[in-house]
Amino acid sequence: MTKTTNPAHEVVAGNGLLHRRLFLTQGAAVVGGGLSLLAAQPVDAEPLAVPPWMKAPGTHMSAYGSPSKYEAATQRFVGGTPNVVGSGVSFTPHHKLHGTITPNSLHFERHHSGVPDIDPAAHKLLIHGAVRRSLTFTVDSLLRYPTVTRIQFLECAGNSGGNLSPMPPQAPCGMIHGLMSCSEWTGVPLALLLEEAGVEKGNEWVLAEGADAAAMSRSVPLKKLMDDAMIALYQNGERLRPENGYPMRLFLPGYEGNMNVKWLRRLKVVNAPTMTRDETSHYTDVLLNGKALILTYPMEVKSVITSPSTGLALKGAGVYEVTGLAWSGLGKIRRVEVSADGGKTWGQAALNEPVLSKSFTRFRMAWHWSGGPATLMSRAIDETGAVQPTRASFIVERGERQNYHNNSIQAWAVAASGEVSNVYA
Ligand SMILES: Nc1nc2c(c(=O)[nH]1)N[C@H]1C(S)=C(S)[C@@H](COP(=O)(O)O)O[C@H]1N2
Ligand SMILES: [Mo]
Repeated sequence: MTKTTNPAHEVVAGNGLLHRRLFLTQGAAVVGGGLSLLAAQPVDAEPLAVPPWMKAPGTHMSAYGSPSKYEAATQRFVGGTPNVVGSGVSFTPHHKLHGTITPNSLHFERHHSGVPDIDPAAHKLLIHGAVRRSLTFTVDSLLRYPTVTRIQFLECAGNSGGNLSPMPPQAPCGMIHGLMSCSEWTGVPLALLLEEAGVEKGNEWVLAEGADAAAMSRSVPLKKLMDDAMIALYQNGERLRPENGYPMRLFLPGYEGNMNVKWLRRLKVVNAPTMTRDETSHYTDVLLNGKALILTYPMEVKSVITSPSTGLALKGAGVYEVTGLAWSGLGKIRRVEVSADGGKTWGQAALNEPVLSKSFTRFRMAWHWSGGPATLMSRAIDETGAVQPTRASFIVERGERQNYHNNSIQAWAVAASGEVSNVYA
C-alpha cells in the first residue's frame, strides 16, 4: 500500500465507474476513502487449522487431466435442433471462465450432422479444380510443412441471435453469447498448399467441403485463403478435438464460424461462388426490405461483459471489477468503453495485454456500486474505427427478421438486490 486515492477524483463516468489507472498502476488494494477492492475477511492473529487434505498424501498422477470435481458445474449448454439427428449447438459458459483462451473441452460446437468418427490414417484432403496439378494430403504429409500458430476467436454467425427476439432472454451470458470461443490454433498456411497446386488465373473462389454426413460446404474467396487462412491441426497445443474438426479443419480468422469447414476433405478452385446449401438457404442476412445479404463473412466489432451478468449476483455495495471480452473479425481492439448508467456516460476500460488481431481481448473496469439500480454496458471500437452498435441502431439497419451477425451492445441491469438481468437498453 503506497498511495491512497480519493475515489471521488477517480470517477470517470456516471454511477460509479472508476479510472482504469486503478488497475494499471496501483496495487489496487486500497482505493481510498475507506473503499477496499479486496473481499478478504479480517481475522484475529491465530494459526490456521490443519485441513483433512493435509493429513495424508493425495491421489496419484493421471494420464490425462480433468477439472476439479468442485467445478463440475462449469459445462457447455447443449441444445439440439428438433427432429434433426446430429444437428445442434453447445455454448461456451463464458460467465464461468476468465482470461481469453477457451479450454478445448468447453469450445462451443455447431454440427449440422453430428461428429464423424474419422480415422486420421484414412482421411485425405484433395485440392483440385482450376489448378495446374491436383494434390492430396494426409495428416502426416501436412505435418511436413512449416506451421503457423495464432490465437484467434471463432464465432458462429448465429451467436447472440437470441437478443434480437422481442423479449430479452433471461439466460446466463454463455447461453446468449457462447457460440464463440478463442484458441491457439496451429496449422499449415493455405497459401503454401495452393501455391504448390498452382491456381490457374481468373479463378477467385474455392469450394471447401467437409467429411461429415452433411458434407457441409462453403465458397471461400481465394484472396482470404492466400492471406491468413490455415489448415488447423492443433488447438491449444493438442490435436483438434473430434467435435472441432479432427483431424483437420479450415480456419479463416475473423470469418463467420460456418465458413470454417470442419473435417475438411476437399478444396476445389473455381471461378465463382458455388451457391451451396449453407450459403443460400441459411447464413444469409434478411434485411428490412425483404432482400437478403449473402456471402457476409467477417464477424464485426463486438464486446460483452461476462461478469457481472445474469446469475452472477452482486453481494453488497462496494468496488467491483466489471470484466468481459472484446473482439473484431477485422483486426485488433483499439478501445473498450463501459457504461453503468445505461449508455448515458462511458468510461474507458483497461485492456489486458497482448491485444491480438481477430482474437479475444479481456477488458476490466473498476466500478464502485452504490447499491442502487444500474445498467452495465460495454462498447468496443476496433482498429478500423468501427464502433459496436446499440441494439436499437442494429435493428434499424438490419431489421429483426434474421438472427445472424448480431454484434449489438449487451445491457445487464443490476437491481438494488444485486440480481442481474438481461435488458434491452
Ligand atoms: N463439416 C462441417 N463444418 C462445419 C460445421 C458442420 O456442421 N460441418 N458447422 C459450421 C458452423 S455453423 C460453425 S459455427 C463452426 C463451429 O465450429 P466448432 O464446432 O468447432 O465450434 O463450424 C462450421 N464448420
Ligand atoms: Mo455457425
